[in-house]
Amino acid sequence: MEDKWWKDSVVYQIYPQSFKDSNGDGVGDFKGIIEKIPYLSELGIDVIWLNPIFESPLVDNGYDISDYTSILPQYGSMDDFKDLLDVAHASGIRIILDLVVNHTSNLHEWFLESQKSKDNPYSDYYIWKDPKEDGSAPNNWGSTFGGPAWEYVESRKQYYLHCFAKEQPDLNWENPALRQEIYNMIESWFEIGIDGFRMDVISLISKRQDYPDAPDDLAYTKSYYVGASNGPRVHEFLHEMNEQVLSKYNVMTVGETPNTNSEQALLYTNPERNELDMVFHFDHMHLDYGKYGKFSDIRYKMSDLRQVLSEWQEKLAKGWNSLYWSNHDQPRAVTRFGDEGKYRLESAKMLGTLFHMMKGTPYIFQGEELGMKNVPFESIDSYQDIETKYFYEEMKNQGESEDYIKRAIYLKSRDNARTPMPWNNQIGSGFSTGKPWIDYSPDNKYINVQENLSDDNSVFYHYQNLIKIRKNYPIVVHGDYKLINKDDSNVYSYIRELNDEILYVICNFSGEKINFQLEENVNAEVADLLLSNYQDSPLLFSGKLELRPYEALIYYKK
Ligand code: TEU
Repeated sequence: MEDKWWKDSVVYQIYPQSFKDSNGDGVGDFKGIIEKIPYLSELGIDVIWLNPIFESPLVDNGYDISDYTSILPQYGSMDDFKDLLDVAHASGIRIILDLVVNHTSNLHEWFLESQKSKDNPYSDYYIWKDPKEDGSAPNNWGSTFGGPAWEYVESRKQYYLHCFAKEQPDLNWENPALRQEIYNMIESWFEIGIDGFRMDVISLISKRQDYPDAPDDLAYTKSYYVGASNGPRVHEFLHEMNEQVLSKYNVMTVGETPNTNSEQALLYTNPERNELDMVFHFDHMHLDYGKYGKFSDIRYKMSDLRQVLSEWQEKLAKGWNSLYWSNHDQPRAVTRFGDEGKYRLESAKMLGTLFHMMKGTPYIFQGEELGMKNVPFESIDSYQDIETKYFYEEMKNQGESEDYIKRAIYLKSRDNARTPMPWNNQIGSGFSTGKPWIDYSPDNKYINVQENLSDDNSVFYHYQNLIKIRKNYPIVVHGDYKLINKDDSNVYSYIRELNDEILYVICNFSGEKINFQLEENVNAEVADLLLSNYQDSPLLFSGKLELRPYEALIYYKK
């Protein structure tokens, strides 16, 4: 049975350009990450996921790759990357990279050739379609970052598909030659010694070949889902990738699978199907969507969150879950799901407790372990993200008030997650001696690594303790999940069971004091306190608790 090391692992996501700059150019780099490996070792993580590090014109911050085999110079050289890999491995930390193979940059050599004619070796590496009789696009799909998902090229008198920016043409996975190029590239990175991949929008690689129009009432920006998500050959392609390359290495794969429900996720992650090890779903990321999708001021409901997370825990028992609150595409967890104000510390720790005691592989996004909140940029000019800029214009065009637009962007912009990592409260936050590629958060003066490490009750040490519990109590990795008190409107509580062991996880999602009583059908064994986000919680639990605002408790009984 091959070693499923990723089932015991905790992953830390590094957004390279914002993590640590070693040469003063204002952009994070590999040497900066090497400098911070001891910090990551102290946190206790096992795997680093690096967002894309390959050559790119950076239209979408590296998710538009122009050469899969070369490193983006701002991060350093291939030798610098290999040094990082060696240092990480020497510290017991594995590294997975970000595989973006649904699309490339329009400056990739394949696309530069493909757009020239219909009869060259690269012509069919991308998705080209003739215009309709009236010259319009082949169908009504909209792209994620606004506008149609088709761009016309005079040299071919055809349109090409781009589900994201027009600088990100979709690859044609129907073409076996293209697929082989991808598999060869994957193998070359495994030969360098990386430990796996996060696979960008991998649920989109197979398109319905009839390219059907989307219903007019679908959200225009992602109407391509009707013909491009969980397509007819997606599992065939991933099984082929597994057979041809993944299965030959002791690696980890996590697919980012937009528009995928828990039933479909099992098809990607059921180990008997030999496709992927786990997937990122979006069901808890859509609980606060509104008229402009993510850019809304709607607040999620804990009851909806509990229903979604429990469904995934129960349905993916045969597969494997990935557990995350945030990443480079999402706002900061404590703002979106906790209380960024009075109870920032308590709620940040509570959120960490809820996910880290669940079944699956937890992912910590850089700065989450510090209790970082959304960034209070004053001006729209501070935002760099292509998605934020599109929705700013779209909401203005739709006549939304400046207040609503500013609030929606504050709550949901991807740049909330992309401000430089705050290492200390000095000018430059210990991130760079140069002008950073994106403004610092003004909050860095009081939310930073230095203050976390100097406070025994910081979010950092709470996350460190959660990771220690995962390492020392097999029930966290292997125990069965069972939702309890499922009708409680404020408290999300569940148990994990393994043989005669039981773990109680009790999280108050409200800013109020709540009396909690274990429901009858759960055996109220006297259990010992393993961890709390308050300093004076009861050491024993026998079914009743008076919970303080955002109090999160872990009790264990063997
Ligand atoms: O994101 C996939 C995706 O679905 C995004 O549209 C996501 O839903 C959105 O950003 C949420 O606001 C992946 C990458 O994570 C993202 O950074 C890239 O921009 C995108 O693919 C294209 O590669």
